[in-house]
Amino acid sequence: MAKIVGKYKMESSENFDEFMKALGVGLVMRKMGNAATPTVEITEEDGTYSMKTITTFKTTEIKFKLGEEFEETTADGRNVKSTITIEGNKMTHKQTGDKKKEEKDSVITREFTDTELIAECKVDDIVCKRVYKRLD
Ligand code: DKA
Repeated sequence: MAKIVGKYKMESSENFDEFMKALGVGLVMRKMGNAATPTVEITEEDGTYSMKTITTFKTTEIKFKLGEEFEETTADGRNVKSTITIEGNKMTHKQTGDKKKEEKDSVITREFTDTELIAECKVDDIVCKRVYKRLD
């Protein structure tokens, strides 16, 4: 398995506003999201992963076991059901939105290399790419 645990700092982001719009994120939250350059910290202990996303306006943390569904509150406040799997150097994070609130499903794939984390966030036909630099 590729090295996945570590600390990463976002260096570039494409199409994030369109991605957030498609998810129904409001203008004020989108402004904060667009201005943020998150640090992501991933740790693992006994098969339980933690992924912390730190920005100046909000820090979120998810804890999960691979392949096991868990409840996630996203940075913009949606409550989604998530499942995360890893194949080789790719992590796939499926988020199922609350259909009673007409929330959409989305998928974030994260590819890990020796130097980068490349996140691809998809909803409908919108694709957003965010590149993080490995700090450790
Ligand atoms: C990433 O890890 C992408 C995370 C997607 C968050 C979606 C909602 C954010 C709204 C502020 O870089």
